[in-house]
Amino acid sequence: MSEMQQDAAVTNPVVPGFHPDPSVCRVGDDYYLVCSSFEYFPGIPVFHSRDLVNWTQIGNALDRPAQLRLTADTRSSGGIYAPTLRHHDGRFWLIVTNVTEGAGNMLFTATDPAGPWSDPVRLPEVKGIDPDLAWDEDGTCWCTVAGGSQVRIDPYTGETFGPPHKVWAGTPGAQAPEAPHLYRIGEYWYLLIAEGGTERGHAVSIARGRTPTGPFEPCPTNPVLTHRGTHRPIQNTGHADLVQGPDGSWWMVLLGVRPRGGTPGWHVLGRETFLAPVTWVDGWPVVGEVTPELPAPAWPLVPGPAEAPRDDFDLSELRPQWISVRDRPEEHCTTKERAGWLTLRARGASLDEPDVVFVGRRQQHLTCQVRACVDPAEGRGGLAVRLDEEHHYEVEASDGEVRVLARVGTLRTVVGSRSVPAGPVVLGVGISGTPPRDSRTGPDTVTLGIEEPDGTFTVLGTLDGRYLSTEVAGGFTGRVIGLYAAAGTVHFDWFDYEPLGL
Ligand code: 6LW
Repeated sequence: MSEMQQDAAVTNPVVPGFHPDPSVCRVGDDYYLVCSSFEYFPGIPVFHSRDLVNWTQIGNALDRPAQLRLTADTRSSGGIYAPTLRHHDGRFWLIVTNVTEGAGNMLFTATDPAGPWSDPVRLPEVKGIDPDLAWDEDGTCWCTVAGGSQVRIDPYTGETFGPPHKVWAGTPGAQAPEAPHLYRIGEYWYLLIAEGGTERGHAVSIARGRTPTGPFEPCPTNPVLTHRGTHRPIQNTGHADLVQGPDGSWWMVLLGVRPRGGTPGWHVLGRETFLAPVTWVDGWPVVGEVTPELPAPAWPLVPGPAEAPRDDFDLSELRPQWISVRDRPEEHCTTKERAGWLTLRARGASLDEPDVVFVGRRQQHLTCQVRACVDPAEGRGGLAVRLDEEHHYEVEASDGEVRVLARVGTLRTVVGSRSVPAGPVVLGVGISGTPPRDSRTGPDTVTLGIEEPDGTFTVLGTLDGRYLSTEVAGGFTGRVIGLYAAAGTVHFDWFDYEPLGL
């Protein structure tokens, strides 16, 4: 490793933006990681890394309706909750809960984690969220869910054997024991869980036993990780998964948030994936503070391919970073109708409704600039910063006019507007993050407007970003910035996402 690399610090989060509930597995020199995706389609982003630090999205595990049924009744932050990713018996296994009514727990397999993944094996007898998979030495497969319920299953058929039994359910009196992961490490079986709820009280605890079904002895120093009660820049740390590094050292991926602005601080990027080193003392894991920067690990870093700021929509399929709300039928979203353009055909729904025609990507930086070239000749649509149906800011073009609109809860307003000549127009959103612990303001400022033919930017609205934060809107997701059609047909020539700061 070069001298430069030796001193290079690793920046947390390692997977920024709304990528919560990470689960990681190692196969030889390769690492794979998945996250929850809730009401978005396709679902469950899949990432690859060679160093646990640099992650590249290689696909989405659930990319067809047969795998992922999200209906208009799937509420925002419903749908796909926490997955577990494992590798066993020569294939990848993914187990996850779709909380949409009538869906439940299901298992998917793949030989290539980039896909295709199988159709679901349903697990109707497995009740509960955050399902985990672990195999005993004799090949017995144990499924453990939030709250400490465990049952033996056949992962090929979904059959369960016998009623579930209780295993360690966390610290007495602690809220919400969730995110169980069972590991065989050395002479023990370890059961890692989250507890305290996914807000500021979040924590990671662990117990160990001699068999995968326990009994389990809690770690005397539980919780082994929490940031509750601190003023650390990263909060809500919890929902972790353990993995060994290339040199045999141990690491933890986990979710956390980066609140900005005054007290209590608002986080706008959702719960992100962080990395933390783990050491072992007396057979128990010790996890230090999860910090914005980590010393470079003791192996070479392998950066992934740089992501180009511009998507020209030149491919027949959208890149895996693009997600839609609940579904993305080809008749409403295609790059095959006008070569080099994305065509969105509205279905009578605006951003206020669950079946809006929307294609976006997660906001992954506290400060960034987004621009898009839109041709509204046949309809009305534009560029939006979305948290959910009740919390979004957008700059919208129709033939001859551009408006900036905002929805926060029951409040809807037109913030600004102006007439524009017929033809394509460049819409823009500038997001500038507030410096850490700046108590005067919210987390950021969102500026919306249009780019003039001479390249200058005309602001049509400047809005406080706190109203597009989880502390205001609630929920489990984070901001998604994207393109939508509210009426008729709208064509988009290109989309630029430029990070301008962490
Ligand atoms: C996830 C569970 C949780 O399944 O929230 O608050 C759910 N904890 O672990 C969605 O992230």
